[in-house]
Amino acid sequence: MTNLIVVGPAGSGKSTLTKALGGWLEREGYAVSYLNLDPGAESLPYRPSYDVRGLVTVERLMREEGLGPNGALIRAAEITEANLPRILKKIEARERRSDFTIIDTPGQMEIFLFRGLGPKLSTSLRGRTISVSLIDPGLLRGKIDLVVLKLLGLVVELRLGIPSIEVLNKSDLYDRKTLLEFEESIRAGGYRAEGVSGELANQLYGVVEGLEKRRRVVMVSAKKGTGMEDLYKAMGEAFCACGDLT
Ligand SMILES: Nc1nc2c(ncn2[C@@H]2O[C@H](COP(=O)(O)OP(=O)(O)OP(=O)(O)O)[C@@H](O)[C@H]2O)c(=O)[nH]1
Ligand SMILES: [Mg+2]
Repeated sequence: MTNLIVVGPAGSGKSTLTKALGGWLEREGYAVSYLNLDPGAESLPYRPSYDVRGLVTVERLMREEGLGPNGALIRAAEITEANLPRILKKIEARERRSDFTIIDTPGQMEIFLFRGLGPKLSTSLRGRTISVSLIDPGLLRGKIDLVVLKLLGLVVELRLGIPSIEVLNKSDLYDRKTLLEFEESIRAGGYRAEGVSGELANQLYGVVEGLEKRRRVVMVSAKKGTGMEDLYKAMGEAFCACGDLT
């Protein structure tokens, strides 16, 4: 049994990918559970077998505790963390029948990663757990952004303490040439930035490169459902290419 924690910046496509990947796995014959941990979600494109909104919602906290949206999200994460043992019990009861559990996380990834909830969850789940770290190409306006997003991928891995796959989503928005350029610049080698922060960016990219030689970036379109087979393969590779994921 494998748990997949889908993490990424706001609007990067976490919920859409949860549905697309889950649908693909189901069509391959696997039993899939969906877990929503976003207390701020208005609607979801999949039917969760556990939904944190049954415990807490951002909207209710804002109304009842007079909090702003971010304060309510932090409070919601604290409430979720405090209830984690109970939530895990519920998940485990369902997981017994599942090959995969896909976990959709809150839009504000820093609340999930930098506070207790994310790390506690990733180390408490039974079975094998991996994170799927989304890159939104809309955030890549210059080469320095690439360094920032690659470092973010490392932060996900460091904070959650589990293997992580980097996924460039929304590939349908770009033509093949642009995608190949992304791939080229994401791959090791050839990165050079200029300007005031150029030297720092080059040094950091060198660090990222050195650490990431073993990894590749998977390109998908969660919206069109493309790239799911490649993502599945990358999951196997992240677990030391030991073949069958279940
Ligand atoms: N073109 C395109 N749009 C996408 C893709 N994946 C997601 N989107 C769109 O991006 C927007 C955000 O998608 P979500 O799946 O809600 O993203 P999210 O990361 O769950 O968002 P939050 O939970 O609010 O942070 C929606 O309008 C999606 O339709 C994709 O592969 N291609
Ligand atoms: Mg979402």
